[in-house]
Amino acid sequence: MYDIVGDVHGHHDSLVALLEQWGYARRGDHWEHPGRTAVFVGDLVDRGPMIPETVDLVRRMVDGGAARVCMGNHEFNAIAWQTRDPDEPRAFLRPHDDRKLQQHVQTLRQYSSSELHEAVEWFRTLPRWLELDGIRVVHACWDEPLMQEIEAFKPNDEPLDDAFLLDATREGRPLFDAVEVVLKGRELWLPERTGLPDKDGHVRRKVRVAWFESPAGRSYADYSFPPNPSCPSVPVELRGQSAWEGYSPKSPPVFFGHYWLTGEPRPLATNVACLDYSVAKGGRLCGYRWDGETSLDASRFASVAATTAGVPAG
Ligand SMILES: [Mn+2]
Repeated sequence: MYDIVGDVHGHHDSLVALLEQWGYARRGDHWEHPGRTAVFVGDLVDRGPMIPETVDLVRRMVDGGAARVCMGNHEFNAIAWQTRDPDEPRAFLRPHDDRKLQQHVQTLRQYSSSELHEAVEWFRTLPRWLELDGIRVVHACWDEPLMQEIEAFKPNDEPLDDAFLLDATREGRPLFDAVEVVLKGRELWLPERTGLPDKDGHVRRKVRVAWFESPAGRSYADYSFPPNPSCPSVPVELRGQSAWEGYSPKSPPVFFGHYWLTGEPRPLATNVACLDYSVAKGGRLCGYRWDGETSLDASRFASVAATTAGVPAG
């Protein structure tokens, strides 16, 4: 059975505390549990104080058969940050501008360049999502048609190559939207002349939405996710995006991270759970202990406080 872990973002000591709470122990070179497998939703890197240690801990668990991990948008971004643009050899697939540097600065500070290169090679091998025995795990959004598009380009068990990365980082190319949605979640353009400040103080023109529910009949205020009452209370418009239905209540439970939730962890629907409770912003590292149930149970969430303050400006 599986213990699913939300976004760690370099909070190594909180991760150790969560694993200990669940009865994992360090044997030989890795943490493990005699009867269970840990599953990480991605976003191991950026923002927190012990990023290389976190990646090393998870990688050793994976190599030892004690854990599985899927790719977060921060791992994807780290790969693109390190990969040169074939059309413009002095540039990178993720532009090295100040705003993006701000997101990566802790990872860049904490790794030597050779260690980071080695970590990024491992990130390329991470599956983009996991379909396990009875559960599904993805960083931000489970969307089968888009996953099929991604798989058609590169099977999920093969490392990402430069051709994939080029298509996935260029707006307008076929893979761009699919990778955006699966790793960063669905977003909608706000109505004209509205913008919202995000957690880093940038004004955003798009808002993250509750993709696991149908957009039909919803307003920006009540369909935004996490719910943002500053959004306009007018009906959402898909503006050219093809419609989606939300996550079917008949599908296996799906676990994801990404959304910086706060408050008491709880399922979002019978078969939907987000495990990101903002450890990188003074919140909690959250997990869910799954024992085969198809109806998720609030009492099965586990969480530990951030054991170290978030590192500022990261
Ligand atoms: Mn994320």
